[in-house]
Amino acid sequence: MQELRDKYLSAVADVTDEAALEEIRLAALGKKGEISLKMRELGKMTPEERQTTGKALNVLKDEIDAALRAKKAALADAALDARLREEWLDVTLPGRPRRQGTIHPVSQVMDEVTAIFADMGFAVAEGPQIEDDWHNFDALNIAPEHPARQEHDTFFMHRDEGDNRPPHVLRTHTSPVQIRAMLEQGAPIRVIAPGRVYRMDMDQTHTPMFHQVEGLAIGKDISMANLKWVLEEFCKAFFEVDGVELRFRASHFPFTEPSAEVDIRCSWEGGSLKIGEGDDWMEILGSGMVHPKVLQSAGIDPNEWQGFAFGIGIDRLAMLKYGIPDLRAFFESDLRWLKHYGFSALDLPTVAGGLSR
Ligand code: 2U9
Repeated sequence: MQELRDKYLSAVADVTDEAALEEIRLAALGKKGEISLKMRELGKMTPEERQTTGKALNVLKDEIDAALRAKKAALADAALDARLREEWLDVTLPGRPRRQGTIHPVSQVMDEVTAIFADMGFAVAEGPQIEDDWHNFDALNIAPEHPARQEHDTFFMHRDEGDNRPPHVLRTHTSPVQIRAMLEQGAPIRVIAPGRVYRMDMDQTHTPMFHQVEGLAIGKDISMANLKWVLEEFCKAFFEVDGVELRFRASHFPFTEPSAEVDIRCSWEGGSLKIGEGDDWMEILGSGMVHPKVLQSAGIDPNEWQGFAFGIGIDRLAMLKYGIPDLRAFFESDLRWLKHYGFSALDLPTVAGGLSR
């Protein structure tokens, strides 16, 4: 008995891992373990022998069991200590810097423009970027032979062979949004339609996708005088100057009559753009009185209602306000200038203070 005790207690004391400890447990206390076999032999003994040997075996069994449990706990503690020593964390290290996102200048300008027109009572209208040809062209008095409807100017969607309906298009302007707004709401109406538009064009000053904001105001006696005031107020607020001078040049668009391109007085002295002063003129938008045929298509009686519309290219506006030299800065993941300006645009000097060309 003493031999068994010494054998197992010293084995438990010497063991260094949990698997070996389990082997010792099986060898001593398992079904076929040495102590268990000895227990089975009790049946062959006399009652006196059985009582003394049985008692001694039970004491031994409890002692070995207690030693196994204590060792198991000690090994687990040691393993945890080792892990804690190895997998330590230096909580005094400085945190990793988080990159801060920035608002894209086009989005920024879109928000600025929307806020200015909202102050003048214009609601924002939205519509699909994939349009049918009626909303994009016919309703806007754009004739079937107009160059905009040719394959090389507009992105046409695919139609299955044998499907002879006119194909849908990627909208070439946001004007169809206003057609939809008039059809839904009728007159009077005052909306702007900001959003993406698509034309098959790509060079230094054109990209196949760009952004517009168009405006529309229809009432009983809305005139070009109202248009001029609205545009002047817009330019003063957008370019942050007290006074602006606008010049209306006669033009032609199928959807307005009369039509005018609008220039703003400016100066480019010393490579710096200043709005509202100087001897130069810069074209900033197109506009006109909505063509009676367009009102008719949109379900509004042109004998009762009239109004103005205008269209502004947002990307160019952003470039002018924030001194961005090349449109491709927006589209070729060239973030150098964004970094250069640390763009939050609201913190930047504006054209009023003068910017590099
Ligand atoms: C409706 C009726 C008329 C919107 C207009 C322009 C003139 C115009 C250009 C400015 C720069 C497009 O992005 S750009 O290249 N736009 O010159 N847009 S009048 O006329 C409308 C719109 C909607 C129902």
